[in-house]
Amino acid sequence: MSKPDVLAVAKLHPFYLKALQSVYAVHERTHLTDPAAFVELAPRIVGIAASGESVVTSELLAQLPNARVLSVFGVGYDGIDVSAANALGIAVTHTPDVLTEDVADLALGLLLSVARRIPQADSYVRAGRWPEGPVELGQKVSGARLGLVGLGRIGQAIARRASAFGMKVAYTARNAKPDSGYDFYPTAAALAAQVDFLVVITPGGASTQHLINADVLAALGPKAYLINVARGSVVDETALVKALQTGQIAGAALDVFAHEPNVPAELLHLTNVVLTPHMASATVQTRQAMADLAFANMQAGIAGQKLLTPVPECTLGA
Ligand code: NAP
Ligand code: 8YV
Repeated sequence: MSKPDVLAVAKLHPFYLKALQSVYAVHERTHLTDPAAFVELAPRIVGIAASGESVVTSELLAQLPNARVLSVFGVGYDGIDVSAANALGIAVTHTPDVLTEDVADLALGLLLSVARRIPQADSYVRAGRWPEGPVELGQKVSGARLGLVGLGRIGQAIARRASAFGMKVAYTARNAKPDSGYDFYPTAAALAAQVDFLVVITPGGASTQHLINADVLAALGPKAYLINVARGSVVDETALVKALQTGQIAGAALDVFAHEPNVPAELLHLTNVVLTPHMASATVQTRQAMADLAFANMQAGIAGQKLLTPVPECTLGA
């Protein structure tokens, strides 16, 4: 018997791809690479596999009349048209929780890196420059004030780590969380004005587009740092480059960018930034856990069984 057909709309992580291929015939981006073959294939597709960065439009979903599930390898799904999927009877799932601790680890790693200038110091030693004298002084992290833009699963995990560093934690979110014990600010600008480090960890998409704009960066000020591990779309990159170039903020550490994998050329030449290639959940253990969960969701969705982790807006799926 032939394997059921699944469409991969992104270049999938090998762990996820391998698991899918054990059960399904996986068609890798056929809608883009071979549109003629896709016309014949589309009615046979029962599942769609995506990454957290994938864009899946209502137009593409409408071409897949027998798709039952869209399983995202990632917690973010801002590029997926979930309401169109609901309307077409396609359940959308993602991989929350299994990556929370890794993303929080990287957020703290980036914060420490930019404040203590660890990458710059590494380059200094490698370049044989230590005999010239000591490196530029860094900024103290322990005891500093941390602002979190977003206090969900990952934001809370970052807050726990920051508390262990003796940092004073405050946050903004859609809703105040009085039980958290952290100070709530109603806007990102109000929060930015009160902190030494501002960490962005909201979903992407229209509702958070440029939440961190020129006004927020001005409020953050010349002694404070921005760390973004959310989505590039949440920060106005043009305003950020300007703020970094003019010393309006002290520095930035960025794991995500507006047009990945492209990074603004200006950032590459600045010495007060630390840049990583969207790798906050990229450990062997977490990638495997994400693959296992995304695969389990795919299997459940195709079999019409209860989904493990549907996205909150998904109205379908047992
Ligand atoms: P989550 O539990 O849903 O938390 C999201 C938080 O963002 C919540 O506190 C929410 O506020 C807040 N929020 C949402 N919209 C907002 C808005 N318009 N203004 C202010 N705050 C807003 O999600 P999570 O698991 O922590 O993940 C967060 C995001 O991290 C993901 O969606 C993804 O984009 C990103 N991420 C990035 C990487 C990476 O590799 N860099 C890895 C994983 C995740 P309320 O609590 O009030 O609802
Ligand atoms: C992944 C992410 O790197 O979970 C997310 O939302 O951004 C990251 O964990 C990505 O989804 C895998 O492509």
